[in-house]
Amino acid sequence: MEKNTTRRSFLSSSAKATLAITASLAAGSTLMEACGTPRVAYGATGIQTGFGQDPLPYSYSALEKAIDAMTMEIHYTKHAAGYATNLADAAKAENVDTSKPLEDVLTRISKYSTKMRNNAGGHYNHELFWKSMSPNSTEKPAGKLLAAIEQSFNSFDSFKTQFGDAGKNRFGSGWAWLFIDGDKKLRIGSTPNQDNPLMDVSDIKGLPVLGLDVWEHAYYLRYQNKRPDYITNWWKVVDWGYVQTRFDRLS
Ligand code: MN3
Repeated sequence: MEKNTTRRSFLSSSAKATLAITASLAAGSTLMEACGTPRVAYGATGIQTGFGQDPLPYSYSALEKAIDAMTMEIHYTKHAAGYATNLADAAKAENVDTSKPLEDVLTRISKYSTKMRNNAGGHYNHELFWKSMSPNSTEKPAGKLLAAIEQSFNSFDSFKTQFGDAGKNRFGSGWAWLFIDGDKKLRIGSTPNQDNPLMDVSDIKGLPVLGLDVWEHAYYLRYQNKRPDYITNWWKVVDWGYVQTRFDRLS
């Protein structure tokens, strides 16, 4: 009798959990379990990405110590805006519900067109990039994130070297990433074009914490062919407060 009661209450709580997950997915969350990506209900993190461009959180000239105003303006109003427009076209053509987080599409990007892959990635990556920079950078993380970086990469300086190398060594256009892998460890990697670690087609898989755009359009006006100089200066404008928020909510 007692056993039956226990079993009934187990079934009952199991059914409740299933309902909670279903409700959570219906509300626009994503449970990522494929391909070693950690499980994250994006809807609950408060950092999911929408399909439209958010306003730039500072002026075009605010990041001058690393990136000139004209580059910022062209990058935001032409390149990034173009990805958002083309993403909207692709979403319409492929019947994507744009009220749900973009992460839902990225984790299943192999099911969609090349146009969707390029523009969903392009839009997501740039939205993350703008928010990861600030004119008031502390130039160094703190707390749990700093501890995790030191544990994974020996020191903050060593992390910067390895991350910078990922950007410098990416042949052609792409991104350097700090991301959380399926074992909840911090990793550094890079992706070509507008791919990112959320994509099921990516060689590196996980949850992006910080991304650096190393396409020439991100730096050419001031730095021309000198991508390493752009990367060295970029550290002066990283918003570690935002990066820490992402790490806290995703890890
Ligand atoms: Mn770009």
